[in-house]
Amino acid sequence: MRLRKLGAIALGSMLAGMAALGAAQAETFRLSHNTGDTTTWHKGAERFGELLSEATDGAFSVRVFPNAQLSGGDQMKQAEMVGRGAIDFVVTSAINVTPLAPEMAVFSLPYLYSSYEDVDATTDGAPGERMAEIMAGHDVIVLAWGENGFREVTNNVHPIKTPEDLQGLKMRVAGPMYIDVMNALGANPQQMQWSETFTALQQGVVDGQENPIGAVIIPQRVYEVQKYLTAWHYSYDPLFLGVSRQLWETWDAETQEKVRGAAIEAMAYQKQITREDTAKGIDFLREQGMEVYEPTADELQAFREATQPAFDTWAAKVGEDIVQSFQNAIDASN
Ligand code: X2X
Repeated sequence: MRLRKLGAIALGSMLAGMAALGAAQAETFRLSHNTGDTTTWHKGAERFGELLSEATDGAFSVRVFPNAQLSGGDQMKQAEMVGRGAIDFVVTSAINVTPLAPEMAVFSLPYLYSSYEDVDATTDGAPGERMAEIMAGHDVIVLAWGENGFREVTNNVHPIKTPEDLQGLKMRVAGPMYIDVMNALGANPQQMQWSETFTALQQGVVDGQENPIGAVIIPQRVYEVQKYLTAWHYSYDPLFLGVSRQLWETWDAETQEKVRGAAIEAMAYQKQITREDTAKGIDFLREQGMEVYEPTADELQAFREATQPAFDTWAAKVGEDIVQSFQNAIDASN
C-alpha cells in the first residue's frame, strides 16, 4: 500500500516535470541593445518580446540584454554579431552600424532633417527600404524602424549658442561621423561607449556629449551630471529592430509575418513614447536644474554652415545617389 502510494507520487511528479518541460520548450531568443534598462529602447524591446510571445501562443520568447552586454560592451559590434548569427535580435541606432554599413550614416548627416515629417517620409518610404536592403546584404534583416531622435548637445562649461562656444570643449561622441562634425565645430571629440559616458561626464574626463532627450538624456539621467543643453537638432538618429538572417530563414512565411508584425507594433510604440517624452522633456530638464537654450533660426543657420564640411565628407562616403534619394523624399513631404 505504502509502496504503491509512493509509486503514484513519483509518477505524478514525473508527469508534472514533463509538463513543465513542455512549457519550457518555448524558444527563447536573445535581443541586444546598447542603452540602459530605463530607456525607450528597452521598453520597445520588452514590448516586442510580449507581442511576439502573444503572436506565437508562447512558442517564442525574447530575453532583452541592455548595455551591449552581449558584445562585451561594444555597441558598434552588435550588428556584426547579429549578421553572423551570434545574437538573434538587436535594437540599435543607425550610427552604431556605420562601421559595418557606412551608408547608414545618411540618416545622421548634419541638418538633413528639419522635422519629424521629414524623418517619417524617409523611414516609411523608399529610402528606408533601400537602407534595409543594404543591411540585408550584411545578413541583418531590418524588421521595423524606431526612434532614438534628434540629438541635442549638453556640456558643463558654458551655454552653447554659437559654433565658437564649442571651441576646445572635450566632447564624447558615439561614432566616426561625429568626430568629423565635432572637429568642424572646433571641439575635441573623443569616441567612447555610451555605457562608459555617464562616469566620464561625472569625473570630468569629457566636458559634454550629445544625445536625444526623450530616448536617452532623460531616462539615463544625464541632467544629473550636465548643466547646459542646447536644442540644436543637428543630427537625427533612427533605431531599428533587426534579426539575424540565419534565424529569419529558418521560419516559414507565416512565422516571419508574426515576427515582423510584432516588431512593427513594438517600434511604433517605441517611437510614440519617445516623441511624447521628448515633447515634455525640455520643461522637465529645466525643473531638474539644467539651463536649456533654444537657438534662433539665425543661430541654427550658423551651426548648419559650420558643419557643412562634415556633411560633404560623409555624403561622399554614403554615396551621392543615396543622399539624393533622402533629399527627394524630404522635399516631396514638404
Ligand atoms: O551612444 C550613443 O550616443 C547612443 C546611445 O545614442 C547611440 O547608441 C548612438
